[in-house]
Amino acid sequence: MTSCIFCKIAAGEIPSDQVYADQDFVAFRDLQPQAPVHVLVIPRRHVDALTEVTPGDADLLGRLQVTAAAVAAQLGLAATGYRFVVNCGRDGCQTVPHLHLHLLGGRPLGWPPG
Ligand code: DGP
Repeated sequence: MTSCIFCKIAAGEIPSDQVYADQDFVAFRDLQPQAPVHVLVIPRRHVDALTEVTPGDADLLGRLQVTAAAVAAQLGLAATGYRFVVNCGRDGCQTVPHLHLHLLGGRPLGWPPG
């Protein structure tokens, strides 16, 4: 999608602090980090949000989490743990309409979330 900021980041048209990339996924540091490690993992293919996924996206969603777990390990979080967050829609506080997984770690994380 030409107007999507995360599509532009994935395409390299907008700079980012990239920590991982392959043919289907890109991971880069969040501009407004909420933890010592705060990385966004996105599919290159534009999907607005979890509300839009279909059973045909199951492989993409599974590989998104497998990729994010590998990125967490790459960044040294496997021993101490981490959290994945996928915000969806207004009540979920989604601000960028391109599906993305937040990888948060590097400190103890509170529960329940706000
Ligand atoms: P969400 O609220 O779940 O839609 O999270 C969107 C996140 O994206 C938010 O934590 C800030 C981050 N973000 C927004 N624009 C940019 C950008 O241009 N570059 C980077 N690295 N992060 C961005």
